[in-house]
Amino acid sequence: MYKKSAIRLFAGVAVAVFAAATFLLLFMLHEQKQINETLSDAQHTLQMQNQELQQEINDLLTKKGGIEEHGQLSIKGTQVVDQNGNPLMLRGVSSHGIAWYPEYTNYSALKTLKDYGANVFRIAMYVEQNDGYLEEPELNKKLLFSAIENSLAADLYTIVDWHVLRDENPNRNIEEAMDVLEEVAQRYGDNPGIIYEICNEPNGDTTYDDIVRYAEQVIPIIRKHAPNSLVLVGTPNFCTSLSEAIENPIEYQNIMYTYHYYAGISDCKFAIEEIARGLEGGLPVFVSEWGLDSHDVAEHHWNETRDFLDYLENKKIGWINWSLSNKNEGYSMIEPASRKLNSWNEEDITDSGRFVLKYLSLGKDQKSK
Ligand code: IDC
Repeated sequence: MYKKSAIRLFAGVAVAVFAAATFLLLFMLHEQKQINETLSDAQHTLQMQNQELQQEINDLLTKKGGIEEHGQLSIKGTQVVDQNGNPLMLRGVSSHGIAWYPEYTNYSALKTLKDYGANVFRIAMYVEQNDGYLEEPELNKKLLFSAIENSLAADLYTIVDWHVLRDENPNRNIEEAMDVLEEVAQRYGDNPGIIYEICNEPNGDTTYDDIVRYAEQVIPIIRKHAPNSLVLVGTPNFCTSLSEAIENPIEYQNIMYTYHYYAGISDCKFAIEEIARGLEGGLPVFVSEWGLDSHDVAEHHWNETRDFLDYLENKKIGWINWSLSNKNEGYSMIEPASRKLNSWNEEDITDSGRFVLKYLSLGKDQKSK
């Protein structure tokens, strides 16, 4: 009797234990499956992140569209060509005065410009202005060299601009110009990334002959250390007159003459005709400044600027927009309220900046061709 019930009890316990074990096993299997799924999801995410990172690293290493791809530039006829002799269109932005807005010359800012499609950055160092080179030479040189390093690291051709403006005639401070430009040339020698703009906007009663006299002293100093460098030469009356240079070009290789265009101030039709005359006369032209004062110009000036830029695109004439800063003026790319110093969003960019970005993005298409 006892035996029977003991057997039944034993059987019952055994069944219960078996059931519990089976349940536990099934539960563990289920858990394991879930863990496996979670693991495989995590693995997949990691793989994706890894791929994206790899892409970024490749982009950084291959450095398309800039110095790394195109190397030493030179002039063939009136056109900028790269190390393989292929035409290269330069598109970029200028700093504001480096002593006033140095924070926009940081590496990430310039990398952001590169991502927008730029392949050149211009560093404007004022001469005779508050905190300009004459007043603060050491500070300006420090800012200049750090901006150069950041710009080269972002794989952008880098224009060193001796920003003559209030000083009117470049001969006025030629000694200082030669000191600074020689120091840059000594430091960077044959680095294909550096372009020299020896005088921003000659003005006042500065004649073309004054500019030639200046250029003929400054260019040999640069070329002593940087024999292959491109040199940009300013033209009379705030870089709006090419006719004298067409008649009497400076006797050096790899030189371009600068033309400046400001919507609402410049006459679009005249500007295009003047540049066309330059090209016909065999003069390599570079637009080292154009600006759109979005606070001040009328609707038709936007259209004219579009016509002007389309002309430049058509002729593959390089251009630089004025300027990368958040100064409260219509030329600025960045909104005055924005505190961001790189990777700007839609709301950080001004109306004029958005216009610039559209034209810069043509550089991205050029890259993928
Ligand atoms: C302007 C700056 C402005 C600054 C001024 C100093 O936008 O903030 O106070 O210089 O004189 C140029 C010059 C360039 C000017 C720019 C706009 O090359 O230095 O910058 N401009 O006025 N030529 C035509 C226009």
